[in-house]
Amino acid sequence: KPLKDCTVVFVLGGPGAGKGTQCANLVKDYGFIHLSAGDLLRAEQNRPGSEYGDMIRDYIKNGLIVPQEVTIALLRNAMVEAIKQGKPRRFLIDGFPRKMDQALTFEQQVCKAKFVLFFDCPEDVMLNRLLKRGETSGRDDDNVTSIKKRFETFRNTSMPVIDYYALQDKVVTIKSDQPPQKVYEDVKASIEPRIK
Ligand code: UP5
Ligand code: MG
Repeated sequence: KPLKDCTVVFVLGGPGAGKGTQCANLVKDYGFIHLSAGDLLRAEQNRPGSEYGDMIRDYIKNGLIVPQEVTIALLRNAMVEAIKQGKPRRFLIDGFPRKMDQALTFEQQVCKAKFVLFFDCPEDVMLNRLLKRGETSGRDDDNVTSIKKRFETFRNTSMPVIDYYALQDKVVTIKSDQPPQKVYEDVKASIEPRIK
């Protein structure tokens, strides 16, 4: 059954658009709980005894979308856990949904999204950021081959999700090829009226 009285904001944008960076700012100022689908998948991948570890590693390296059952279960569990701990029921769901089936299932089974925060950034800028980060991140997908695959999946599979929400007037678009502080000012200005 859906979770009660939850506020969910989907945070979307291409690989390296700055989703994680801006979510960290929002957590500080607005007390959201930040759940990155990618972080949850990487944690599951490394959890001893996980039956999904090898599959997740393979999907992430190839920039493909892990089957929705796995990701939605991880998100739902994390939300339930936060609620159990008595935390405020306000969630930034980062990097999800990135395929239409995930969007429909999550909204039906877990919680409807209040709106979508979409970080719009040119691919050449994202590529440079990810290659730079790849020098130290240790992420299996921060190499040029994986990054190109991630871009392709984003264009073909994830952009339609943003288009779907745009048709419902639920998308707040922020240009994220600007300095992080400037991006955050734009974020605050556009979301304040929506989260009051
Ligand atoms: N940086 C950030 N903002 C900057 C700015 N304004 N100016 C200059 N530099 C800026 O930032 C990336 C880098 O850029 C950092 O070094 C940062 O300092 C710098 P970050 O905030 O991390 O960007 P983010 O958009 O979060 O990039 P990330 O790499 O996390 O995006 P992805 O969407 O590719 O990664 P995610 O972890 O969400 O997913 C990884 C994989 O998991 C997917 O490819 C997929 O295989 C799998 N996945 C699923 O299968 N299903 C899901 O539902 C979700 C993920
Ligand atoms: Mg991220």
